[in-house]
Amino acid sequence: MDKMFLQSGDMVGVTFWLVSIAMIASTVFFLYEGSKVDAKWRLSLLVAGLVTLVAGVHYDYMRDFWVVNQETPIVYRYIDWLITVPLLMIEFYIILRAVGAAVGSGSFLRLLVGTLVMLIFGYLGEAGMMGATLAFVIGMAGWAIIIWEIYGGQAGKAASAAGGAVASAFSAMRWIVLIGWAIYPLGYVFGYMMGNVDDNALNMLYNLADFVNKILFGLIIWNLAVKDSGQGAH
Ligand SMILES: *C/C=C(C)/C=C/C=C(C)/C=C/C1=C(C)CCCC1(C)C
Repeated sequence: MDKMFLQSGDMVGVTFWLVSIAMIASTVFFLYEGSKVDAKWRLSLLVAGLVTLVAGVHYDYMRDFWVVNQETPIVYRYIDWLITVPLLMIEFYIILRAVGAAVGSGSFLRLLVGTLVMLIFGYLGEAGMMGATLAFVIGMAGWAIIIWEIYGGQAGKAASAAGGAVASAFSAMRWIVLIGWAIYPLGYVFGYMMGNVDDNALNMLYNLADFVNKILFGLIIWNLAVKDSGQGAH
């Protein structure tokens, strides 16, 4: 019975709680702020709020799963990623569209396809439905498509051309995709394939990464929207 509740010594459980509450609070923040910025930025803030909302619901379940089982809630993580990662990707596109940058639907499609390939093969690998190494290699190719698109591809070029606050927000966001996202494939290799990271360390890292990759990512977009909405909007 006592295992159903968070124990004071369960530090990983504490990080699950912190992140789950932070996701809920961020959702309220993004949705509220979305009503104050210029109309062209509302969709970006709505999507940022949807990301933290979806993650917040999943974190509620993951937290309880952890508290009771002390194991990685891997199925919940993948379901969460399947919804939130495409939404995060779409943000790159929405931001460029908001400022009328020269970015077409091909860019949108490449971001989406890259995301789906990365996640679907990652899951097939971790669920044991496919060879772990092959699934990983294909998943990495999906991530590479995304990185290419936002650095060297059409989206990356459109962002540089847009300049100003858009270009600097875009650049901060792609650092997150390159560095912040690297935690997950590293977790796959060291935690799952080689099995030499324990569940405690792995989940603490994932929780921290989700905080950066979802909440900080949203805050960068919020900052851009506020700046671009001009003086007096705040
Ligand atoms: C909010 C959640 C985020 C940003 C999750 C991101 C997940 C990834 C970047 C996963 C990447 C993987 C690969 C690049 C290779 C295959 C294994 C994955 C799915 C862990």
